[in-house]
This record gives sequence, C-alpha cells and structure tokens, in this order.
Amino acid sequence: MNKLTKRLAGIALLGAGAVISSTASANECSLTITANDAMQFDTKELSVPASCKTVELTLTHSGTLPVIAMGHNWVLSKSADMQGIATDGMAAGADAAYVKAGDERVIAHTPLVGGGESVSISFSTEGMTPEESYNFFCSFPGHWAVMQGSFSIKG
Ligand SMILES: [Cu+2]
Repeated sequence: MNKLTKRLAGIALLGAGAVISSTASANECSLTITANDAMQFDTKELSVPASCKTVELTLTHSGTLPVIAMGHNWVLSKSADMQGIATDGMAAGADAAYVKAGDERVIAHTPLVGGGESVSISFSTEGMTPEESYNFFCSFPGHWAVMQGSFSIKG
C-alpha cells in the first residue's frame, strides 16, 4: 500500500464513523433503572435522543422483599396523566399488576418485579416529542408519590 492509498483508507474510515454517529446507536436507546427495598429508583431523570425509534428499558429490583410487599414496575406517561394512571392502577389491583387494562394514557410499562428480579421491555417512541413533559413512576400502591422521575426526548 503506498502512502496515498493509506491516507485515502483513513479518510474512508473517518467517513464511516461520521455516518454511524449521525444515527442513534443502540446503546443510547437502552436505559437501565434500579429500584430497591427502600421504595426508591436510582435515578430521577431519564432521556433518550429523538433519533431513537424504539427504547429498550431494563428494570432491576436490587432488594430482597417479595413482589407482594415491595413490588415495583416502571410506567411511562405524560406528566399530566401520572396521578390518574396511578389511582386507576391501584383500583385495578395486584392481579392487573396495578395498571388498568387498556389504559391508553400509558405509553409503556413493565410487569411488576420483586427483590432480585429484573425485566426488560422495549417500546416505540412514536408520537412522543421533545416539547412534551413525561414522567416515569411505579404504580404499586403508595409508591408513585416518591418513586417517580422525568423522562424526556432530547431533540
Ligand atoms: Cu414501587
């Protein structure tokens, strides 16, 4: 390989890098969050770039308490819908995993997990915008008031 060919190869590589970074990497669209026996999430803020068409979220319960006593889920909605979803979820009961069946205000939600368990979901960001204010929360009775945080689409 002569000097010029080497240089051209280097430029070609740089070009490929630029293409890759212009679309969201799978990593940027993957989120992890941990909940514990003290009724806490480990973060109050989650966001993904607007280029993520699909988001993968993994919820881990790092505690040891059983799901019936200290179950957690991760529910995503517009901020304005959070309280209503939590109230209706509590009424729906444990059999419904504290999310009312067919609740169209819910953008995405995980099943309930107990201590030592982990669950992953993926959901579409279709219809979500950087301008809208979203919240994530746990809809287990009594948890949403403290187990919540903001979720944003970064434009
Ligand atoms: Cu909870």
